[in-house]
Amino acid sequence: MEPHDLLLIVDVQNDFCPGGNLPVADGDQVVPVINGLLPRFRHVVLTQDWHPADHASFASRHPGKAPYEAVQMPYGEQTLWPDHCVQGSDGAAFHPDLETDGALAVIRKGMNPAIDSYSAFTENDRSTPTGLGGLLRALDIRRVFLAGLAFDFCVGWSATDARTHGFEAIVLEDATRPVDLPGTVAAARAAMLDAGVVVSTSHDIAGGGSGPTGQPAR
Ligand code: VGL
Ligand code: ZN
Repeated sequence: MEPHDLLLIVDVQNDFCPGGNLPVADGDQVVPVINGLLPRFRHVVLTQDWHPADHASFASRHPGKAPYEAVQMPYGEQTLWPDHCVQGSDGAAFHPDLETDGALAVIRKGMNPAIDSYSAFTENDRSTPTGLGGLLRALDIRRVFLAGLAFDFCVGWSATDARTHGFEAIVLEDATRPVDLPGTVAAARAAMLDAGVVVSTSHDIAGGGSGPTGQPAR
């Protein structure tokens, strides 16, 4: 229960699980792994992809475009997605088996109809903050452990942004699954390495002994 550690559980929502609108293969299998991590953390924050029904990341808003194609947005390239995680829908709800009661906050993201937000810290325009950085600084968090969906999008972008905000970042890869479009897993891994993110597993941090970065646990 290191006081400066936080578990960031990214987008464990029905639409990213098998049967959802933007399914990630075996996405639901992160749930028991994440539930098993919870006793180790005093500080837990959830993110929830939470789009208006007319969100600009939906291929349905782009005539002639199909899901998983890319378009240019004012802020740069944007992958288009099936309609997913629409505010208030069943698809936007957390997986029913995820234990959410102990989380201190839920950060909702992707609410601006014109801007996507993969990262839990900063929207895809790379300038609009979600507020998570300030919350974590106020709590004196130093290490952010990441789990959830998807490794190559929202988990990866959140991890590199955690570094930008001055936190250590440790992705627990067995507690994640990727969307896995062509090249996206390798690109996410490279970006994380470049940013100083540690890619580890839940087994490496079990028991709360020495930390995954080799530093003694605080
Ligand atoms: C995500 C694509 C679109 C994610 C969210 O949670 O990784 N991916 N919206
Ligand atoms: Zn989304």
